[in-house]
Amino acid sequence: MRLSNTTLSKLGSGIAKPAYDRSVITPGILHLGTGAFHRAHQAVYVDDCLARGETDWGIVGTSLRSTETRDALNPQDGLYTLAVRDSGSEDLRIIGSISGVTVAPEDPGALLARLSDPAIRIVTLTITEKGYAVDLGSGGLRQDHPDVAHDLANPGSPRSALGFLVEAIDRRRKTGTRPFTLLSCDNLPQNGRTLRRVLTEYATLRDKDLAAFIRGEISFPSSMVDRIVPSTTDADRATTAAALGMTDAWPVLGEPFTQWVIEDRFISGRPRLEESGVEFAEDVEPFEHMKLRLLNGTHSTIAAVGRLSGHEFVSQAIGDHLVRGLIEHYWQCVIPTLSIPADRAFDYTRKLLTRYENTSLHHRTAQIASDASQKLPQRILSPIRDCLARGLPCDPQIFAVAAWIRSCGGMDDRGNPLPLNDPPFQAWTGQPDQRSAPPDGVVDAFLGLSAVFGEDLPRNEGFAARLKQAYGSIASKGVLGAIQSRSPL
Ligand code: CS2
Repeated sequence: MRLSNTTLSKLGSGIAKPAYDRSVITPGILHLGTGAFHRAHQAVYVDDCLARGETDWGIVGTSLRSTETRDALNPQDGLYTLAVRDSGSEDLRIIGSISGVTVAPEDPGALLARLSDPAIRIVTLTITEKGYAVDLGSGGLRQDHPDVAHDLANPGSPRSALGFLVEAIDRRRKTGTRPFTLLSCDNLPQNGRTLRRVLTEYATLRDKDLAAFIRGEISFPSSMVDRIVPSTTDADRATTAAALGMTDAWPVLGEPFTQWVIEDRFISGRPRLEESGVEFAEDVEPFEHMKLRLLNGTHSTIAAVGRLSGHEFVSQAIGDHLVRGLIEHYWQCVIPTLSIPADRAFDYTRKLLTRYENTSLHHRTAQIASDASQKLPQRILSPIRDCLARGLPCDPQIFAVAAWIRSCGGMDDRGNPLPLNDPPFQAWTGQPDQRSAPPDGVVDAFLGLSAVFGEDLPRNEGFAARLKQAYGSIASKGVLGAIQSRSPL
Protein backbone atom coordinates (compact mmCIF):
# COMPACT_ATOMS: atom_id res chain seq x y z
CA MET A 1 0.00 0.00 0.00
CA ARG A 2 1.28 3.47 -0.86
CA LEU A 3 0.44 6.89 0.55
CA SER A 4 -2.14 8.69 -1.63
CA ASN A 5 -5.51 10.45 -1.39
CA THR A 6 -7.31 7.12 -1.32
CA THR A 7 -5.13 5.54 1.39
CA LEU A 8 -5.03 8.60 3.70
CA SER A 9 -7.99 7.36 5.71
CA LYS A 10 -6.15 4.12 6.49
CA LEU A 11 -3.43 5.87 8.48
CA GLY A 12 -3.41 5.38 12.22
CA SER A 13 -4.72 8.06 14.57
CA GLY A 14 -1.25 9.03 15.83
CA ILE A 15 -0.38 10.53 12.44
CA ALA A 16 -1.51 14.07 11.61
CA LYS A 17 -3.22 14.37 8.22
CA PRO A 18 -4.48 17.29 6.11
CA ALA A 19 -7.62 18.36 7.94
CA TYR A 20 -9.15 19.80 4.79
CA ASP A 21 -10.72 18.66 1.54
CA ARG A 22 -7.85 18.53 -0.94
CA SER A 23 -10.20 18.33 -3.90
CA VAL A 24 -11.25 21.97 -3.51
CA ILE A 25 -7.71 23.38 -3.29
CA THR A 26 -6.67 25.53 -6.25
CA PRO A 27 -3.09 26.65 -6.97
CA GLY A 28 -1.88 30.12 -6.02
CA ILE A 29 1.83 29.46 -5.52
CA LEU A 30 4.30 27.94 -7.95
CA HIS A 31 7.49 26.68 -6.38
CA LEU A 32 10.77 26.26 -8.25
CA GLY A 33 13.08 23.62 -6.75
CA THR A 34 10.82 21.25 -4.80
CA GLY A 35 13.53 19.62 -2.71
CA ALA A 36 13.40 18.38 0.86
CA PHE A 37 13.93 21.83 2.34
CA HIS A 38 10.90 23.35 0.62
CA ARG A 39 8.79 20.38 1.64
CA ALA A 40 9.87 20.55 5.29
CA HIS A 41 9.54 24.34 5.51
CA GLN A 42 7.44 26.58 3.23
CA ALA A 43 5.02 23.79 2.24
CA VAL A 44 4.25 23.17 5.93
CA TYR A 45 3.37 26.82 6.62
CA VAL A 46 1.13 26.78 3.53
CA ASP A 47 -0.45 23.49 4.65
CA ASP A 48 -1.54 25.31 7.82
CA CYS A 49 -3.08 28.10 5.69
CA LEU A 50 -5.02 25.55 3.64
CA ALA A 51 -6.25 23.91 6.83
CA ARG A 52 -7.61 27.32 7.93
CA GLY A 53 -9.68 27.52 4.76
CA GLU A 54 -7.48 29.60 2.45
CA THR A 55 -8.17 27.13 -0.31
CA ASP A 56 -6.82 29.14 -3.26
CA TRP A 57 -3.18 28.99 -2.15
CA GLY A 58 -2.18 25.46 -3.08
CA ILE A 59 1.35 24.86 -4.32
CA VAL A 60 2.36 23.60 -7.75
CA GLY A 61 5.82 22.03 -7.42
CA THR A 62 8.53 22.12 -10.07
CA SER A 63 11.94 20.53 -10.37
CA LEU A 64 14.39 22.33 -12.59
CA ARG A 65 16.52 19.29 -13.27
CA SER A 66 15.92 15.91 -11.69
CA THR A 67 12.89 13.66 -12.05
CA GLU A 68 13.20 12.02 -8.63
CA THR A 69 10.81 14.18 -6.62
CA ARG A 70 8.16 13.96 -9.34
CA ASP A 71 8.56 10.18 -9.54
CA ALA A 72 8.20 9.87 -5.78
CA LEU A 73 5.38 12.35 -5.18
CA ASN A 74 3.04 12.24 -8.17
CA PRO A 75 1.92 8.62 -7.62
CA GLN A 76 1.10 9.80 -4.06
CA ASP A 77 -1.05 12.73 -5.28
CA GLY A 78 1.69 15.03 -3.99
CA LEU A 79 1.34 13.75 -0.41
CA TYR A 80 4.38 13.03 1.74
CA THR A 81 5.33 12.62 5.38
CA LEU A 82 7.15 15.18 7.49
CA ALA A 83 9.02 13.45 10.33
CA VAL A 84 9.95 15.96 13.03
CA ARG A 85 12.74 14.50 15.12
CA ASP A 86 13.93 15.64 18.49
CA SER A 87 16.58 13.74 20.42
CA GLY A 88 14.62 10.58 21.23
CA SER A 89 11.19 11.44 19.78
CA GLU A 90 9.47 11.65 16.41
CA ASP A 91 6.20 13.24 15.24
CA LEU A 92 4.74 12.31 11.88
CA ARG A 93 2.51 14.55 9.82
CA ILE A 94 1.23 14.17 6.27
CA ILE A 95 1.55 17.36 4.23
CA GLY A 96 -1.01 18.03 1.52
CA SER A 97 -0.19 21.50 0.19
CA ILE A 98 1.67 20.37 -2.95
CA SER A 99 -0.68 19.12 -5.68
CA GLY A 100 2.09 17.53 -7.73
CA VAL A 101 5.49 18.15 -9.27
CA THR A 102 6.47 18.81 -12.88
CA VAL A 103 9.96 18.51 -14.34
CA ALA A 104 10.87 21.66 -16.24
CA PRO A 105 13.26 20.27 -18.88
CA GLU A 106 10.72 17.63 -19.93
CA ASP A 107 8.26 20.30 -21.05
CA PRO A 108 9.53 23.88 -20.68
CA GLY A 109 6.46 25.16 -22.52
CA ALA A 110 4.14 23.66 -19.92
CA LEU A 111 6.02 25.37 -17.10
CA LEU A 112 5.90 28.69 -18.94
CA ALA A 113 2.15 28.26 -19.42
CA ARG A 114 1.75 27.52 -15.70
CA LEU A 115 3.83 30.55 -14.76
CA SER A 116 1.67 32.70 -17.03
CA ASP A 117 -1.56 31.50 -15.40
CA PRO A 118 -3.23 34.43 -13.55
CA ALA A 119 -4.07 32.06 -10.66
CA ILE A 120 -0.35 31.92 -9.79
CA ARG A 121 0.21 34.99 -7.67
CA ILE A 122 3.41 34.04 -5.87
CA VAL A 123 6.46 32.21 -7.19
CA THR A 124 8.71 30.86 -4.45
CA LEU A 125 12.25 29.59 -5.03
CA THR A 126 14.67 27.19 -3.39
CA ILE A 127 17.11 26.70 -6.25
CA THR A 128 20.30 26.74 -4.12
CA GLU A 129 23.05 29.34 -4.30
CA LYS A 130 24.26 28.20 -7.68
CA GLY A 131 20.80 28.50 -9.27
CA TYR A 132 21.03 32.30 -9.30
CA ALA A 133 23.98 32.53 -11.75
CA VAL A 134 25.24 35.22 -9.41
CA ASP A 135 28.83 36.36 -9.14
CA LEU A 136 29.19 36.06 -5.37
CA GLY A 137 31.92 38.67 -5.33
CA SER A 138 30.06 41.49 -7.10
CA GLY A 139 26.47 40.38 -6.54
CA GLY A 140 25.77 40.79 -10.28
CA LEU A 141 24.73 38.31 -12.97
CA ARG A 142 27.40 35.94 -14.31
CA GLN A 143 26.94 36.79 -17.93
CA ASP A 144 29.39 34.03 -18.87
CA HIS A 145 27.13 31.38 -17.30
CA PRO A 146 26.26 28.78 -19.96
CA ASP A 147 22.56 28.79 -19.00
CA VAL A 148 22.39 32.55 -19.53
CA ALA A 149 23.66 32.25 -23.12
CA HIS A 150 21.36 29.27 -23.73
CA ASP A 151 18.25 30.98 -22.39
CA LEU A 152 18.90 34.22 -24.26
CA ALA A 153 19.11 32.21 -27.48
CA ASN A 154 16.04 30.06 -26.61
CA PRO A 155 13.60 32.22 -24.62
CA GLY A 156 10.69 29.86 -25.32
CA SER A 157 12.49 26.80 -23.94
CA PRO A 158 14.74 28.04 -21.15
CA ARG A 159 16.85 25.95 -18.78
CA SER A 160 17.45 28.21 -15.81
CA ALA A 161 15.13 29.71 -13.24
CA LEU A 162 16.04 33.17 -14.51
CA GLY A 163 15.15 32.24 -18.10
CA PHE A 164 11.76 30.84 -17.05
CA LEU A 165 10.90 33.77 -14.84
CA VAL A 166 11.83 36.51 -17.31
CA GLU A 167 9.94 34.85 -20.16
CA ALA A 168 6.87 34.33 -17.95
CA ILE A 169 6.97 37.92 -16.70
CA ASP A 170 7.14 39.09 -20.32
CA ARG A 171 4.15 36.94 -21.31
CA ARG A 172 2.10 38.21 -18.39
CA ARG A 173 3.08 41.78 -19.23
CA LYS A 174 2.02 41.35 -22.86
CA THR A 175 -1.33 39.82 -21.96
CA GLY A 176 -2.04 42.32 -19.19
CA THR A 177 -1.97 39.60 -16.52
CA ARG A 178 -1.11 40.83 -13.02
CA PRO A 179 2.50 40.07 -12.18
CA PHE A 180 3.43 37.66 -9.42
CA THR A 181 5.52 38.27 -6.33
CA LEU A 182 8.90 36.57 -6.46
CA LEU A 183 9.90 35.15 -3.09
CA SER A 184 13.40 33.73 -2.77
CA CYS A 185 13.80 31.21 0.06
CA ASP A 186 17.50 30.47 -0.43
CA ASN A 187 20.35 31.15 1.99
CA LEU A 188 21.71 34.16 0.16
CA PRO A 189 22.33 37.56 1.66
CA GLN A 190 19.40 39.86 0.81
CA ASN A 191 17.98 37.06 -1.30
CA GLY A 192 15.16 39.22 -2.70
CA ARG A 193 17.50 42.01 -3.72
CA THR A 194 19.96 39.51 -5.20
CA LEU A 195 17.21 37.89 -7.26
CA ARG A 196 15.97 41.30 -8.42
CA ARG A 197 19.45 42.27 -9.53
CA VAL A 198 20.29 39.12 -11.50
CA LEU A 199 16.84 39.01 -13.03
CA THR A 200 16.91 42.64 -14.22
CA GLU A 201 20.47 42.24 -15.51
CA TYR A 202 19.40 39.15 -17.42
CA ALA A 203 16.27 40.92 -18.76
CA THR A 204 18.39 43.89 -19.87
CA LEU A 205 20.27 41.54 -22.17
CA ARG A 206 16.90 40.70 -23.80
CA ASP A 207 14.91 43.90 -23.77
CA LYS A 208 15.44 47.13 -21.83
CA ASP A 209 11.68 47.84 -21.49
CA LEU A 210 11.16 44.43 -19.96
CA ALA A 211 13.99 45.11 -17.51
CA ALA A 212 12.38 48.44 -16.57
CA PHE A 213 9.03 46.66 -16.07
CA ILE A 214 10.66 44.14 -13.74
CA ARG A 215 12.36 46.89 -11.81
CA GLY A 216 9.15 48.90 -11.45
CA GLU A 217 6.35 46.36 -11.24
CA ILE A 218 7.60 43.14 -9.64
CA SER A 219 8.21 42.78 -5.92
CA PHE A 220 11.01 40.70 -4.47
CA PRO A 221 10.58 40.49 -0.71
CA SER A 222 13.66 39.12 1.02
CA SER A 223 13.12 36.26 3.41
CA MET A 224 15.05 34.38 6.05
CA VAL A 225 14.29 30.67 6.17
CA ASP A 226 15.45 28.32 8.88
CA ARG A 227 15.00 24.64 9.60
CA ILE A 228 17.62 21.92 9.63
CA VAL A 229 16.55 19.30 7.10
CA PRO A 230 18.84 16.28 6.75
CA SER A 231 18.68 14.29 3.51
CA THR A 232 16.34 11.30 3.67
CA THR A 233 18.03 7.90 3.69
CA ASP A 234 16.64 4.46 2.86
CA ALA A 235 16.65 3.72 6.59
CA ASP A 236 14.38 6.77 7.11
CA ARG A 237 12.07 5.48 4.38
CA ALA A 238 11.88 2.13 6.13
CA THR A 239 11.12 3.53 9.59
CA THR A 240 8.50 5.88 8.13
CA ALA A 241 6.85 3.03 6.23
CA ALA A 242 6.76 0.95 9.41
CA ALA A 243 5.13 3.79 11.34
CA LEU A 244 2.62 4.62 8.57
CA GLY A 245 1.81 1.03 7.72
CA MET A 246 2.30 1.97 4.06
CA THR A 247 5.02 3.19 1.73
CA ASP A 248 5.99 6.81 1.28
CA ALA A 249 8.62 7.02 -1.47
CA TRP A 250 10.07 10.25 -0.11
CA PRO A 251 9.35 11.37 3.43
CA VAL A 252 11.25 14.43 4.63
CA LEU A 253 12.86 14.98 8.02
CA GLY A 254 13.24 18.09 10.09
CA GLU A 255 14.09 19.40 13.53
CA PRO A 256 11.34 20.89 15.72
CA PHE A 257 12.72 24.43 15.25
CA THR A 258 11.41 26.35 12.27
CA GLN A 259 11.47 30.05 11.40
CA TRP A 260 10.46 32.15 8.39
CA VAL A 261 10.80 35.91 8.36
CA ILE A 262 9.56 37.77 5.28
CA GLU A 263 9.37 41.38 4.12
CA ASP A 264 5.68 42.10 3.62
CA ARG A 265 5.72 43.26 0.00
CA PHE A 266 3.36 41.02 -1.97
CA ILE A 267 1.89 42.70 -5.05
CA SER A 268 -0.80 40.16 -5.85
CA GLY A 269 -1.96 39.02 -2.43
CA ARG A 270 -0.72 36.34 -0.07
CA PRO A 271 -2.08 33.78 2.34
CA ARG A 272 -2.29 34.80 6.01
CA LEU A 273 1.06 33.26 6.74
CA GLU A 274 1.38 35.13 10.02
CA GLU A 275 -1.34 32.84 11.37
CA SER A 276 0.94 29.90 10.49
CA GLY A 277 3.85 31.39 12.46
CA VAL A 278 5.62 33.47 9.79
CA GLU A 279 7.11 36.71 11.09
CA PHE A 280 6.81 39.76 8.86
CA ALA A 281 9.48 42.45 9.08
CA GLU A 282 10.21 45.79 7.40
CA ASP A 283 13.77 44.68 6.77
CA VAL A 284 14.91 41.08 6.94
CA GLU A 285 18.62 41.82 6.80
CA PRO A 286 19.32 41.75 10.57
CA PHE A 287 17.62 38.32 10.83
CA GLU A 288 19.34 37.04 7.74
CA HIS A 289 22.78 38.21 8.90
CA MET A 290 22.23 36.55 12.24
CA LYS A 291 21.20 33.29 10.65
CA LEU A 292 23.70 33.17 7.79
CA ARG A 293 26.62 34.13 9.99
CA LEU A 294 25.82 32.29 13.22
CA LEU A 295 24.11 29.18 11.89
CA ASN A 296 25.25 28.65 8.32
CA GLY A 297 28.77 29.95 9.01
CA THR A 298 29.31 27.46 11.82
CA HIS A 299 27.54 24.73 9.87
CA SER A 300 30.10 25.10 7.08
CA THR A 301 32.88 25.19 9.69
CA ILE A 302 31.58 22.01 11.31
CA ALA A 303 31.30 20.44 7.85
CA ALA A 304 34.94 21.11 6.97
CA VAL A 305 36.40 20.35 10.41
CA GLY A 306 34.09 17.37 10.95
CA ARG A 307 34.89 15.75 7.64
CA LEU A 308 38.63 16.14 8.10
CA SER A 309 38.46 14.64 11.58
CA GLY A 310 36.05 11.81 10.73
CA HIS A 311 32.87 13.14 12.37
CA GLU A 312 30.05 11.94 10.15
CA PHE A 313 27.24 13.82 11.89
CA VAL A 314 26.88 17.36 13.23
CA SER A 315 25.82 16.00 16.63
CA GLN A 316 29.07 14.00 16.85
CA ALA A 317 31.21 16.96 15.83
CA ILE A 318 29.60 19.32 18.35
CA GLY A 319 30.05 16.64 21.02
CA ASP A 320 33.82 16.85 20.46
CA HIS A 321 35.06 19.43 22.96
CA LEU A 322 37.68 20.75 20.54
CA VAL A 323 35.16 21.41 17.77
CA ARG A 324 32.69 22.87 20.26
CA GLY A 325 35.33 25.21 21.64
CA LEU A 326 36.15 26.41 18.14
CA ILE A 327 32.46 27.02 17.38
CA GLU A 328 31.86 28.91 20.62
CA HIS A 329 34.86 31.10 19.93
CA TYR A 330 33.65 31.58 16.34
CA TRP A 331 30.33 32.92 17.62
CA GLN A 332 32.06 35.33 19.99
CA CYS A 333 33.98 36.78 17.05
CA VAL A 334 31.00 37.04 14.70
CA ILE A 335 28.44 38.52 17.10
CA PRO A 336 30.02 42.02 17.06
CA THR A 337 29.48 42.14 13.26
CA LEU A 338 25.69 41.78 13.64
CA SER A 339 23.20 44.61 13.92
CA ILE A 340 21.06 42.87 16.55
CA PRO A 341 21.71 43.27 20.29
CA ALA A 342 24.47 40.95 21.54
CA ASP A 343 22.27 39.30 24.19
CA ARG A 344 19.76 38.27 21.52
CA ALA A 345 22.57 36.85 19.41
CA PHE A 346 24.00 34.91 22.37
CA ASP A 347 20.54 33.56 23.10
CA TYR A 348 20.31 32.40 19.47
CA THR A 349 23.68 30.62 19.73
CA ARG A 350 22.66 28.88 22.95
CA LYS A 351 19.64 27.50 21.12
CA LEU A 352 21.82 26.59 18.15
CA LEU A 353 23.99 24.42 20.36
CA THR A 354 20.92 22.43 21.39
CA ARG A 355 19.84 22.16 17.77
CA TYR A 356 23.27 20.87 16.74
CA GLU A 357 23.21 18.35 19.59
CA ASN A 358 19.99 16.73 18.27
CA THR A 359 21.11 13.11 17.97
CA SER A 360 17.96 11.95 16.15
CA LEU A 361 18.59 14.09 13.12
CA HIS A 362 21.70 12.34 11.79
CA HIS A 363 22.60 15.46 9.87
CA ARG A 364 25.64 14.57 7.78
CA THR A 365 28.63 16.88 7.65
CA ALA A 366 29.03 15.74 4.02
CA GLN A 367 25.58 17.14 3.18
CA ILE A 368 26.51 20.60 4.44
CA ALA A 369 29.88 20.40 2.67
CA SER A 370 28.19 20.13 -0.72
CA ASP A 371 28.63 23.25 -2.87
CA ALA A 372 30.87 24.74 -0.18
CA SER A 373 32.56 27.10 -2.63
CA GLN A 374 29.15 28.71 -3.21
CA LYS A 375 28.46 29.02 0.50
CA LEU A 376 31.70 30.30 1.99
CA PRO A 377 31.63 33.83 0.56
CA GLN A 378 28.42 34.93 2.27
CA ARG A 379 28.67 32.70 5.33
CA ILE A 380 32.30 33.10 6.39
CA LEU A 381 34.26 35.48 4.17
CA SER A 382 31.81 38.34 4.38
CA PRO A 383 31.95 38.47 8.22
CA ILE A 384 35.76 38.15 7.96
CA ARG A 385 35.77 41.30 5.80
CA ASP A 386 33.74 43.13 8.44
CA CYS A 387 36.08 42.00 11.21
CA LEU A 388 39.21 42.97 9.28
CA ALA A 389 37.78 46.40 8.45
CA ARG A 390 36.94 47.04 12.10
CA GLY A 391 40.05 45.50 13.60
CA LEU A 392 38.02 42.77 15.32
CA PRO A 393 39.49 39.31 15.97
CA CYS A 394 38.54 36.69 13.38
CA ASP A 395 40.95 33.77 13.83
CA PRO A 396 38.22 31.11 14.15
CA GLN A 397 36.67 32.18 10.84
CA ILE A 398 40.07 32.19 9.14
CA PHE A 399 40.70 28.75 10.61
CA ALA A 400 37.38 27.61 9.10
CA VAL A 401 38.51 28.80 5.67
CA ALA A 402 41.80 26.92 6.07
CA ALA A 403 39.90 23.78 7.06
CA TRP A 404 37.72 24.15 3.96
CA ILE A 405 40.82 24.43 1.76
CA ARG A 406 42.26 21.32 3.39
CA SER A 407 38.97 19.43 2.93
CA CYS A 408 39.14 20.07 -0.82
CA GLY A 409 42.35 18.02 -1.04
CA GLY A 410 40.52 14.70 -1.39
CA MET A 411 41.72 13.04 1.84
CA ASP A 412 40.84 13.34 5.52
CA ASP A 413 43.35 13.53 8.35
CA ARG A 414 43.53 9.75 8.62
CA GLY A 415 44.21 9.33 4.92
CA ASN A 416 40.69 8.21 4.01
CA PRO A 417 39.27 9.50 0.73
CA LEU A 418 37.11 12.61 1.07
CA PRO A 419 34.87 12.89 -1.99
CA LEU A 420 33.86 16.37 -3.11
CA ASN A 421 30.39 17.42 -4.16
CA ASP A 422 30.90 20.94 -5.39
CA PRO A 423 30.58 21.12 -9.19
CA PRO A 424 31.53 24.80 -9.57
CA PHE A 425 34.70 24.20 -7.52
CA GLN A 426 35.48 20.94 -9.30
CA ALA A 427 35.50 22.78 -12.62
CA TRP A 428 38.67 24.53 -11.36
CA THR A 429 41.81 22.84 -12.64
CA GLY A 430 44.37 24.88 -10.67
CA GLN A 431 44.33 22.95 -7.38
CA PRO A 432 47.80 21.68 -6.45
CA ASP A 433 48.22 18.24 -4.88
CA GLN A 434 47.76 19.08 -1.21
CA ARG A 435 49.85 16.10 -0.10
CA SER A 436 52.96 17.19 -1.92
CA ALA A 437 52.73 20.94 -2.60
CA PRO A 438 54.26 23.37 -0.07
CA PRO A 439 51.46 24.57 2.26
CA ASP A 440 51.90 28.25 1.40
CA GLY A 441 51.71 27.38 -2.29
CA VAL A 442 48.37 25.63 -1.73
CA VAL A 443 46.94 28.72 -0.04
CA ASP A 444 48.32 31.01 -2.77
CA ALA A 445 46.66 28.86 -5.43
CA PHE A 446 43.30 29.00 -3.61
CA LEU A 447 43.57 32.76 -3.15
CA GLY A 448 43.54 32.96 -6.94
CA LEU A 449 39.88 31.82 -6.86
CA SER A 450 38.38 35.28 -7.16
CA ALA A 451 34.83 33.87 -7.39
CA VAL A 452 35.32 32.77 -3.77
CA PHE A 453 37.79 35.26 -2.28
CA GLY A 454 37.04 38.33 -4.42
CA GLU A 455 39.87 40.66 -5.38
CA ASP A 456 40.29 42.29 -1.97
CA LEU A 457 41.01 39.43 0.45
CA PRO A 458 43.95 37.95 -1.51
CA ARG A 459 45.56 41.41 -1.50
CA ASN A 460 45.15 41.73 2.27
CA GLU A 461 48.55 40.58 3.52
CA GLY A 462 47.44 40.09 7.09
CA PHE A 463 44.58 37.86 5.99
CA ALA A 464 46.77 35.82 3.63
CA ALA A 465 49.46 35.35 6.29
CA ARG A 466 46.96 34.21 8.93
CA LEU A 467 45.30 31.85 6.48
CA LYS A 468 48.69 30.33 5.63
CA GLN A 469 49.49 29.90 9.30
CA ALA A 470 46.18 28.14 9.98
CA TYR A 471 46.46 25.96 6.89
CA GLY A 472 50.07 25.02 7.66
CA SER A 473 49.08 24.00 11.15
CA ILE A 474 46.20 21.82 9.90
CA ALA A 475 48.45 20.25 7.24
CA SER A 476 51.08 19.29 9.79
CA LYS A 477 48.98 18.40 12.87
CA GLY A 478 45.58 17.45 11.50
CA VAL A 479 42.59 19.68 12.11
CA LEU A 480 41.97 18.65 15.73
CA GLY A 481 45.67 18.89 16.56
CA ALA A 482 45.70 22.35 15.04
CA ILE A 483 42.71 23.46 17.14
CA GLN A 484 44.36 22.07 20.25
CA SER A 485 47.70 23.72 19.62
CA ARG A 486 46.05 27.09 19.03
CA SER A 487 43.84 26.88 22.09
CA PRO A 488 42.67 29.51 22.92
CA LEU A 489 42.55 30.30 19.21
C1 CS2 B 1 23.10 23.99 5.79
C2 CS2 B 1 21.70 24.55 5.64
O1 CS2 B 1 23.46 22.42 4.07
C3 CS2 B 1 23.71 23.56 4.47
O2 CS2 B 1 24.44 24.31 3.86
O3 CS2 B 1 23.91 24.94 6.41
O4 CS2 B 1 20.92 23.79 4.78
C4 CS2 B 1 21.01 24.70 7.00
O5 CS2 B 1 20.74 23.44 7.57
C5 CS2 B 1 19.74 25.49 6.88
O6 CS2 B 1 20.01 26.72 6.31
C6 CS2 B 1 19.11 25.67 8.26
O7 CS2 B 1 18.09 26.56 8.18
